[in-house]
Amino acid sequence: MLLEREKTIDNKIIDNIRSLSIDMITNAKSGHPGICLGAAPILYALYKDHINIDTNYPNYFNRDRFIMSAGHGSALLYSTLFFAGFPITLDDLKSFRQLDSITPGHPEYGKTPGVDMTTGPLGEGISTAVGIAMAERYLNAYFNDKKKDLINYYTYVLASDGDLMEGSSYEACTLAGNFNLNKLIVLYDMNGICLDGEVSKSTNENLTLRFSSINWNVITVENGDNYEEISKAIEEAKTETTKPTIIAIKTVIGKNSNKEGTSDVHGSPLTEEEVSELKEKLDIRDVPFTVFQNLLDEFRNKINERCFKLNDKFINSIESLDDEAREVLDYLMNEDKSIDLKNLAYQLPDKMEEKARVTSGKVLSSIVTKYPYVLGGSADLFKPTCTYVDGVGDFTKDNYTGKNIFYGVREHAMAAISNGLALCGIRPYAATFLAFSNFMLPSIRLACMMNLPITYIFTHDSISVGEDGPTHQPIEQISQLRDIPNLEVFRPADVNEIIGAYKEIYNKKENPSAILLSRNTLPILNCTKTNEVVKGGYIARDFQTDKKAILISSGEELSKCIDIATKLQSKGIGIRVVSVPNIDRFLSQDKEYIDEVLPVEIKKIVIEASNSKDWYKIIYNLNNVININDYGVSAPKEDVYKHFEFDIDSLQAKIEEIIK
Ligand SMILES: Cc1ncc(C[n+]2csc(CCOP(=O)(O)OP(=O)(O)O)c2C)c(N)n1
Ligand SMILES: [Mg+2]
Repeated sequence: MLLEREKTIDNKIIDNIRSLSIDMITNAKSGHPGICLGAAPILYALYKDHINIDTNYPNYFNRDRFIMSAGHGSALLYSTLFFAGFPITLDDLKSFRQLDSITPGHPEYGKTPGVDMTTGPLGEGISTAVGIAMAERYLNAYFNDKKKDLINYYTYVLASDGDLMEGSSYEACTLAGNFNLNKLIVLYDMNGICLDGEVSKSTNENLTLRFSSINWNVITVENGDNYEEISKAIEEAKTETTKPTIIAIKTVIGKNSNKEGTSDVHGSPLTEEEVSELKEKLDIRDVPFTVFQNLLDEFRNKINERCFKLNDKFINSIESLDDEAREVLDYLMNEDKSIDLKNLAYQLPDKMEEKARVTSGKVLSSIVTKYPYVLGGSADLFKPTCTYVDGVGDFTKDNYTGKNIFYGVREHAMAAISNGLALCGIRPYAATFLAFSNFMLPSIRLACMMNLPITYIFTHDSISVGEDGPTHQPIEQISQLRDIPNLEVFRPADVNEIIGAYKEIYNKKENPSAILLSRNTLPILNCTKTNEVVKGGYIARDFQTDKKAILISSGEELSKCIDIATKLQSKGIGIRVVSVPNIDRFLSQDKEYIDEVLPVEIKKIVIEASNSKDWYKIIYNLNNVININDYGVSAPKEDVYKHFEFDIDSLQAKIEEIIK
């Protein structure tokens, strides 16, 4: 087909990226052509004119971040990154969505050079990007008196209709507006179509009003096929000094294909004929994976002009840092995120008891006060979770060095933002009640996939919450968290184990952990051991001769087991008590150790105020697990315990019955 006028070189590159994306999808027989055809000019404008990267050093620390929040546009992302000169080959593009390729179905962090985050679940990318932009502000402020603007990257996001429909994006964007994150720029692929058809079937909001009301700068691009208009809008966004910017770019899904403008082109490959037609329209040879060298050179040269040796320049610039700043930067840039807490400052209480959450708060404070790269916050539960840290300031638009992050009642955004902070080298923590951990699960799942070293602090961890009732009494949450691969769950029993759990958590080089804590005052036991937490489980109290049973427990229930064992001993019944603050750790010990702690021949009984099924990995008799399989009840804690027969007398009676 003859074109009416000669295409610009920019449009030629954009069309080559389009055809490459389509070839990947056709070759894989799966993928999402719609966004690739519609949003190609957006990615091109960003990479050609704006984003600061070093394709030789994809992890260059001060790089501008790009989050493909609409992860289903992975083919577009990979073909753009290939075109931009990242170490991705044409063969890599040919193995799109195949086993062991570096071009998986949706972008995966750590697999593809230039991919800054795992995306796919809509809403996660844009929410996490808020955390990445917060990390920039924090690190910029932290290093500013040592070296001005050492860290000063922009965070760019490509978000689709679905991203903005997800509630978490609203939570996170509100925080971005509140924190004046002006270096966060969202490129909104506003095609008005989602998987099931027109967006208007489910949405009639006024985007400008919505984002203006949360302190965002809103720019509209009328013709999303016009690269120059998009590039100008990004330029304008970069001049904004306080507000984050969303650029609403009116695009056409599946642009240039015979299905353009319809949801049919969202997620199924084009047919062979449709591909041929498209390529004719784009004036590209109908040979799969055609790449024009002159276009490749043109694009790469443009990027090189702007980004020449950015990593080298950055490395040179950090030579002048003093030792302290250098140490912090090294930590941020290092993959090993372990922190040795051996000199932990912890003041024992006067009495031999303490609220578990108070112990946790003391330990956390000592860590946060000491290490600049540990910060975090709570979803409006600083006080009851004891996670507010005195003396380190609050993270606000006027104080980016502050370390207490006020997330408001936004658990999902808190978890996504924690991912963003961690992606920038920080070791964040996030706190709420255990019952509300559900609100965070989508982001926790991604943290686990990305091996991010986040600490989730979940207090009020059982029916012993009492009066607040079933909505606030976690039952299944312990199980849910233990079920998540790559998440370590600690449920310590007292001061000794809480300190041990924190030591283990911070000793980890990567991967998230959750620490579950009672809201209540717990006795400091003389039989629990800080140094045994490393094994996940150990003999807390033993009885040498003629053991009748072993009680296995965790958290708040452990001290009940100790009491019961003492009572039974006075009746001549010998009982061993095993504390298991971390089931998976315990199960990963060698068989000899496990058999020594839990000899096969002795009856074992588990006591835990949850419905966790994980205990069946340790004992095989369903009748010997004393747990709770119903939601809680509202009453004073002692009455709740009695209701569920979890008070000491009832538990003792049940145990004696099992032993009999
Ligand atoms: C949390 C979540 N829910 C559902 C999906 C499945 N999904 C993938 S894309 C999509 C809709 C896409 O609409 P839009 O975001 O506008 O993308 P477009 O069709 O314009 O490319 C859906 C529902 C998903 N990826 N994530
Ligand atoms: Mg859409």
